[in-house]
Amino acid sequence: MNRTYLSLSLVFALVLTLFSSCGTSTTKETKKETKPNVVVIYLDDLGYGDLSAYGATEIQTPNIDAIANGGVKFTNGYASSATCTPSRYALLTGTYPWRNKDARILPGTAPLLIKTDQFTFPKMMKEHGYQTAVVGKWHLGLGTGVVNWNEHVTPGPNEVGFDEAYIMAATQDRVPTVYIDNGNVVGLDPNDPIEVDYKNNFEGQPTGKDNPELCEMMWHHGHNSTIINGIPRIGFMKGGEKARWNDVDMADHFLAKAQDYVKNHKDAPFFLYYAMQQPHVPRTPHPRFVGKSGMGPRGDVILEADWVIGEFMKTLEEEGILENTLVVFSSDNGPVLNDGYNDDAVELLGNHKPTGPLKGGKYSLFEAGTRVPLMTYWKGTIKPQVSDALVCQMDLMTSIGAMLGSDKTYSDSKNVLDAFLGTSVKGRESLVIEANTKTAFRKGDWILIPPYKGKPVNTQVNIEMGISTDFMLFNLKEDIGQENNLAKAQPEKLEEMLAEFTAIRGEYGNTKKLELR
Ligand code: NG6
Ligand code: CA
Repeated sequence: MNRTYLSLSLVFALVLTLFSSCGTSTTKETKKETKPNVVVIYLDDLGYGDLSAYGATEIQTPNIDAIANGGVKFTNGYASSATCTPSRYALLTGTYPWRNKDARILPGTAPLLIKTDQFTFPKMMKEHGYQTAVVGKWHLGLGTGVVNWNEHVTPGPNEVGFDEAYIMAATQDRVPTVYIDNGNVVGLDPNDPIEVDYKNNFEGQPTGKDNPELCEMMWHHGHNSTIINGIPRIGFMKGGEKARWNDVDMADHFLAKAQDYVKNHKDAPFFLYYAMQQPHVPRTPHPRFVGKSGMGPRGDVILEADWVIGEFMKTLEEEGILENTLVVFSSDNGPVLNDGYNDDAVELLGNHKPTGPLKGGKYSLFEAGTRVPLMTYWKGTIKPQVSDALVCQMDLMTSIGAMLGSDKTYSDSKNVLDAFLGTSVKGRESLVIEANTKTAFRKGDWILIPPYKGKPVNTQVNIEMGISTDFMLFNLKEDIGQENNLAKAQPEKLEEMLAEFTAIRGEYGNTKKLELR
């Protein structure tokens, strides 16, 4: 009896060994594939409901849908913040933006927000042997305080982990309106130096405020300083006439840079952060897309972005690296219609719902501020599925590190690699979201929004901000539209959430003085 048992276990052990060595050799053979190229495609102000893959019926986004439907489409994917700079800060550092008091919407003259000695997502990729690049919108500050745009601009992306950087400094609506190639303004004529000022105008220069007759696009709020290409901007700029970008070509321009980058680096692992400008204001579709959505420029630039992404994905395929590239798609914050220009975004919206079923929008603590389209795509490796796992863009750093063999947890970034690869439905336990330094706490199906001072509705952009003098508690599974505040009905849940929130967040704005009621 004993002997039979012994020999049976020997056979079993042998089989196991065979299997595991078989497993080892497979791992070895596929070693190359565990270092896929990583591309993060990041849109600007694209809403949870802006894609047909996420339920939009009035607009069709077939190329982005192909990513969503061919990979993991997250229904609980979050940006860290309801505005751009903080979300980008979190994506690139793995750190909650509310830990850094300067992580707010930055002017084009702001100093570099990420410290040059701070560990970053691209630095981590470099440690794993990746070539790294950023193409597109930066908006994380440049230089150390006073930038001379006519000299090499540094520190910038090259100093925080990107081997290559072809960027715009801030946003499309902010000066300077020039491209910057590894710290140098593209097309700069030394005889026509660039000057930028966010406080004072340069003598004799027309502005949107004083010269509306020179504006081809009219400002609604803000955006009334220097007029460039007929579009009044935020901030004053003088000179650099030849270096100024052409707004309608911007999408094609960045696409060509991203495609060149892929072609030039396809033979070794690369990390590309491709930060597109759509559908942020000013919305300037190329003439090929004008009128195509029937929704005015906002819809047209979403169609443009979809086309760009299709072209980009084609390049990955043509270069033979589609099956060796992990593509992540997301948006830095939720949608807004009128963000400061009269561009018919409101008037021509029709039945389209940029927020989908969510409440709020850009700038808001309600869901539409931070819950955004998020998907991971890796042809041949990731199985198509919809995932309800709670994940945040900030988690990419630790998760991709884990994919590359690291066991480190970087700052607030969690390892949710299995969720990103679609091999698990488990995401992070909880998440603190941020909107203009105010924070809220998501855990499981619940979200707690503490009381804050401030206006409940931002009337300029017509968005409900998620601000109330009372605690708000919603069960998002049952009430995705956040209509039913359960704070009073569920005091125990409220208390539990508040305790966990406070443990992570510590002090959270003016709520620390308010008693739990
Ligand atoms: C706001 C701008 C808005 C947009 C935003 C930044 C005004 C009145 N509004 O200050 O148009 O530029 O900043 O957007 O100037 S973000 O997506 O980059 O965070
Ligand atoms: Ca944005």
